[in-house]
Amino acid sequence: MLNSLRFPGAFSRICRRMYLEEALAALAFAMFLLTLSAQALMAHEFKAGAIEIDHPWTRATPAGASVGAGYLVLKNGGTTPDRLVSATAEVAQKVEIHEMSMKDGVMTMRPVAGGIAVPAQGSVALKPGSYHLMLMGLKQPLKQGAMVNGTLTFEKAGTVSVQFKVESIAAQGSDDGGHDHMTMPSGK
Ligand SMILES: [Cu+2]
Repeated sequence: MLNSLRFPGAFSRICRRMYLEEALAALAFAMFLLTLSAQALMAHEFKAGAIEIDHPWTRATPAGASVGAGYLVLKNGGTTPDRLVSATAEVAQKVEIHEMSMKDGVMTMRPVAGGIAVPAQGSVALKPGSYHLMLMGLKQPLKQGAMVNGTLTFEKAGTVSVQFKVESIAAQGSDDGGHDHMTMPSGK
């Protein structure tokens, strides 16, 4: 079946191409592993009863900024719904639970009455352009790379300590399709 002896040039070209494709595949796989481990290094999580809190983070703030925003993913592994009812952060005078939405082409945000429901066996993401924690009355600028201590209180799972990782001032979140280009008060 092989005419490789008669067409050594064609055969070696095919071999070379296969080798290149395999090398590319291996490279792609290596990059994939690298990305995975980078994400694993960056991610951190906390537990409160049946609730898993994935990667709480906030954005670095410019000097003089009075507010910041906190983001995280809540996963409920239990069979009963729960609810995030309040939060605190050491660096903020108070933390409100906010929802951002587009209204008449303008981004607006408002406190969420009663907190955020976390459905049984479900999850909810606090992310740019959507639900978020509003850190009000910042006592100091949030510096990239720092960890901010805080708490989350759930209706059923109770209160749990968490740490928000301060990411770059331009961070948009890993899985976010939304935008958070709101002008914050004195956030220039
Ligand atoms: Cu807000």
